[in-house]
Amino acid sequence: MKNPSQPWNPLATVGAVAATLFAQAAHAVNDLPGGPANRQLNLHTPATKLAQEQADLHVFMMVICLAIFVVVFGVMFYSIWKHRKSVGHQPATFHESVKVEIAWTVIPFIIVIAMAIPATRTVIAQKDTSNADLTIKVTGYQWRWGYDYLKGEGEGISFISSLDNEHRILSNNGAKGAAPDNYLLKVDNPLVVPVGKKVRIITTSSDVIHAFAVPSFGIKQDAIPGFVRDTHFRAERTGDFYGQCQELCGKEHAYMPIHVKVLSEADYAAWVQQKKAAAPAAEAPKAAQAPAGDVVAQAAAPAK
Ligand SMILES: [Cu+2]
Repeated sequence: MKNPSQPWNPLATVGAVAATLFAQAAHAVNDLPGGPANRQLNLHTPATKLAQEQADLHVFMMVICLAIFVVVFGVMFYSIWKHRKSVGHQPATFHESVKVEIAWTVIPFIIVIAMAIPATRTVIAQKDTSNADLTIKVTGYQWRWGYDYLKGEGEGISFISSLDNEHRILSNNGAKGAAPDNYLLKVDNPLVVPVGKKVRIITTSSDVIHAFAVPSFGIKQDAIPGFVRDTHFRAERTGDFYGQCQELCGKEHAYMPIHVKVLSEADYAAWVQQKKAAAPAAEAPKAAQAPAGDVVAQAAAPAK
């Protein structure tokens, strides 16, 4: 027990802090490829050309901002220092300078145009959802995602994607112990798409406003009840990519992750075949009013 009359012991405090840090390090999660990374400061690693363009624009704008910052503050501090009163400088008495006023109007104008041209090009490209190879409707529900393949290879496939229940339970318990790398990003049925194909995502919602976002693809689109919005992506590599609902949609907002699985064309075709083969079997008991025994047999059959 700590004795309040004892003087503060800095060593003990350092020891306690180190022990806490060590305990956290022992539970540390690793970077999740296609998802968040530890101590991530920058944007996600781009997996589409548009996400790459957004990242480049981000760097471009930041460099311009930094250059303006250095030049403006450099001139300001130099002037204050160089013309200080203690070395005998007298204040200038001129008023209005046409040259200066033209310069500080024209230079910012040129900078804004130089930033607007590439930015506009990317924004327009983000909105161009024409000529898609695959169209998928994404419906936001409190609190899961519904995916309906409307057009292209896999047309007719439709399923719901929810957070893995074990992760939800782990969260309820304060995520104590070793949290998996994909903590709160694991779903039962990920959205599966082929690599290198233009995928048009149509968003809508059945209750409140949600937002479908996958940072590695550079997409974020609100899903609004009663409205249809769209976005698109063309994944350049296979792998798993993660996102989350990005519009506050109620108490389980943090628990409706997005997992996109990008497969090679052959793997995608195989997935479509397997989904199509499984779909009639799952719907048969309802449609054909199969006797209870058949339903049990089908339920017991291993899901492929
Ligand atoms: Cu939501």
